[in-house]
Amino acid sequence: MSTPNSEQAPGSSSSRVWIGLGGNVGDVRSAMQTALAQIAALPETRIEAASALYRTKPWGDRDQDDFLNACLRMATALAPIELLAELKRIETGLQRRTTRRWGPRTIDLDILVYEGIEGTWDGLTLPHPRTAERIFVIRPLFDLNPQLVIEGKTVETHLDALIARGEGSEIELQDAADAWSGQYLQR
Ligand code: A4P
Ligand code: MG
Repeated sequence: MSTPNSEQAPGSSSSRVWIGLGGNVGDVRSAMQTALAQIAALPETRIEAASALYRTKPWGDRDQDDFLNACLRMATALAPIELLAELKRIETGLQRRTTRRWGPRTIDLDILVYEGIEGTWDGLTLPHPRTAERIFVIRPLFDLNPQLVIEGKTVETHLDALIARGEGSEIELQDAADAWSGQYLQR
């Protein structure tokens, strides 16, 4: 039986990848839509689905505005390092200013999971560190693939654990998936 982790994405050499989007400075919804369109336009890349858009309490550094967060699932033939370089280029184009760790940002694009690849290289760790501890990542991933396995447990199991710890109050629905992403998704 195939699972979201083992399923081969369409196209001979393409892989499934889950991306996290987040931001809390300026018009984040619009920055996310621009990022979505630019990711969709990357070579040999197709966005398969977007999660709903969520409003979330700041994690790590609490002294900042609420964030908007969402996740995307895509199929790409870009290698992880190539994809990271493209995402950083898109972030820079959206005038992201790096301030402090876990601090305010216009847009943050993280590679959460790249199917079949785990480890740490110069400037890249897969899966993205602390994914399982963050309801602002796990809840949108649950929209896309509740059975996706991260660090040995499904997204659904991680979500249940976070809710049991009372983290459900840190996140609320802002916009249904189609409402924020529909016109930018290639089908
Ligand atoms: N990097 C390593 N692995 C990856 C990966 N899988 N994907 C490197 C993307 N980048 C990766 O990241 C620092 C460096 O991590 C990158 O240059 C890249 O080479 P960054 O995005 O520049 O810095 P950062 O985001 O401030 O640090 P960090 O630790 O990545 O923070 P996070 O984990 O991204 O968290 N609260 C809410 N509610 N919602 C949020 O979205 N985001 C953060 C930032 C904090 N609190 C939040 C949110
Ligand atoms: Mg980051």
